[in-house]
Amino acid sequence: MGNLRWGRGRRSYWPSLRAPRPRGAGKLEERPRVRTSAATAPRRALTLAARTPNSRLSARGARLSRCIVVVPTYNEAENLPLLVPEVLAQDPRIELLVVDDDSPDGTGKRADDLALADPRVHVLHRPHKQGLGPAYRAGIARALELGADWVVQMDADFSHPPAMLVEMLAEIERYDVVSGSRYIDGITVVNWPIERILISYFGNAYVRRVTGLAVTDTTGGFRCMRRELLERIGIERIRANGYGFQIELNHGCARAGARVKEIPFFFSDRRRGISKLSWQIGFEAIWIAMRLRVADALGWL
Ligand SMILES: Nc1nc2c(ncn2[C@@H]2O[C@H](COP(=O)(O)OP(=O)(O)OP(=O)(O)O)[C@@H](O)[C@H]2O)c(=O)[nH]1
Ligand SMILES: [Mg+2]
Repeated sequence: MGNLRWGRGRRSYWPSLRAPRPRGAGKLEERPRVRTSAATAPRRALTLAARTPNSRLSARGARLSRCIVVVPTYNEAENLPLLVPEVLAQDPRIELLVVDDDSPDGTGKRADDLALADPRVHVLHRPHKQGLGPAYRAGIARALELGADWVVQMDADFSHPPAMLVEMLAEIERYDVVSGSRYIDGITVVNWPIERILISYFGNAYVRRVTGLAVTDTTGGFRCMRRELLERIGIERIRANGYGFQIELNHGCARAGARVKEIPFFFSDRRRGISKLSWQIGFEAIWIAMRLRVADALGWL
């Protein structure tokens, strides 16, 4: 285990464990980029512009890239009306897709009101609670249908700070995935009970060891991905729920040879609403990591 150290100055007040450098770290950025043929790139841009009625143009008439932030919600009526304007304010290229599983607290209705007031807000209603993984799978697929060039995954409870989107958008110009990490710069988690930090930290170490993934935060769900990468992975093939979904998606990115950039961010515990986390989700993640290892070894993927 790494050295015990205090988090960096004003930015953290947690005693933090220096995360061990993952094997192969630093090589991540040198991996071959996902093939986006130069010959097909202009045609793609034209196709996208034609099939997306709300494509917007820059002052010079060029088509603006579109970033769709996918936000799954279950009982987030308190958070959503605060989150949406904050996300949209970060960059004019950003749109937001709420994926609501018929939340009993009326989150879906709030999302519809926000969409009526602003064409940059989209809503996907699903009939009943089906879990975080399926919500992301459906939301990412819809974001691609809507014509997104970049898709961001983000929780609705402000654990993922909207202000980080600016850095993500700057970095995604040069990478295929930009992933927010809680463990690349010590442990940058605020307000979580210590036992939850330990489970998450050592759970991540376990997943990295078993799967060989080089990213430091394998279970976090805050990342921006290029359209071409998602099409290459085939989002419908990612079947897991909860943290398992994040592990499988990270694994899919690695297999696709994606250029990955991890950026540190401060993850804070939710301030409003209640958690949907369950032990079942944790156990599934342990099982998914083993399954990926076996499937890799036997060439099933
Ligand atoms: N559509 C949909 N969204 C979900 C479901 N379960 C969780 N979510 C959303 O997924 C995001 C992450 O869920 P959280 O409950 O915050 O899970 P967590 O971050 O691991 O745990 P806490 O932050 O402690 O609550 C939040 O925006 C939830 O509203 C679900 O079954 N369907
Ligand atoms: Mg949360």
